[in-house]
Amino acid sequence: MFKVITHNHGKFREIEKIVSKAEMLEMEYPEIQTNSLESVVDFALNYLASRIEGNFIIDDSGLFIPALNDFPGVYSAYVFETIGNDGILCLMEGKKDRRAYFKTVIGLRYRGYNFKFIGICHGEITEEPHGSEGFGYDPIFRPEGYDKTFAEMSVGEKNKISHRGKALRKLRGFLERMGEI
Ligand code: ITT
Repeated sequence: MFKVITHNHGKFREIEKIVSKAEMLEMEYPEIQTNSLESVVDFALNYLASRIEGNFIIDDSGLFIPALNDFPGVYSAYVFETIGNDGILCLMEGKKDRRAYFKTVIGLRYRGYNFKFIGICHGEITEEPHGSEGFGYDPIFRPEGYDKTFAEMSVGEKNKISHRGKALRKLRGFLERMGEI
């Protein structure tokens, strides 16, 4: 089994659908202030490595909006807790460029080494929230080529095209090559 260190049940549901040998472990770790998800993951992997026996997985993700200079980006968790989807929609009022992308960096600690698997999904910010599936910013994000938001998709449908789905399939490929799954 691979321990997945997260407090986010929505995220874990998506992870276990692709890496079925996953178990959720709720544990705190510091998310350092930096401008890249990759450095957050590097720091967290090293921090947790001295506290967790064996292999484990973490996932740090963010929503990047070019019209807002890539905000909320690495601050996505804090921004979601404070101003939420309504706050983002307010900031986007009157913006013609509604493009946005999600990025996931999955960190794997495996046999004492750190690995990262990255996935990106492009789309746009809707005018209003739609749907009740998923979590976080899903109701206001419509992926490219679709006429519905992530929150109007099942976990399976979202995983096929999402940032996390892409990163997870890279992780699964690696674990398969290692003979772990
Ligand atoms: P952890 O315990 O795993 O850190 P978290 O919810 O803090 O959970 P992140 O820091 O990775 O996770 O996520 C930053 C924010 O972006 C947070 O508010 C999430 O709800 C949101 N988010 C992450 N992935 C998302 C996705 O696939 N769809 C919508 N929102 C997402």
